[in-house]
Amino acid sequence: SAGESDGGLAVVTAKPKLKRPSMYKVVLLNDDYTPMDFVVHILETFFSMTREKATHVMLTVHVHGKAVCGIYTRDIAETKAAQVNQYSRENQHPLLCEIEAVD
Ligand code: NFA
Repeated sequence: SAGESDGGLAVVTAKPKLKRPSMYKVVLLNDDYTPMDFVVHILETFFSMTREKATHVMLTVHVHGKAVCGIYTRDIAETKAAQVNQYSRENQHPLLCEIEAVD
């Protein structure tokens, strides 16, 4: 609604000013200790990747130090990263996920 001081006209004339939400990359970081099979399991479970895709992303992280697992709105990206970090900690692996704004 456009408010009361306009006699109601702006309510029907003003176009809703909708912005597309800012997007965030969920990035997985390499470490020397997390087993490769656990990383594949994470990518299948939290990012719905096939075994083949998960293996490819895991190897990209292993070789290049990091890789993007997915791109989401801020709330979803924060939740995914927190879920991965909590699950890794619970399983006593140092695997870490972070989020980064899309340019
Ligand atoms: N670098 C880990 C190893 O050699 C594997 C790994 C891949 C860890 C991707 C974290 C992310 N066991």
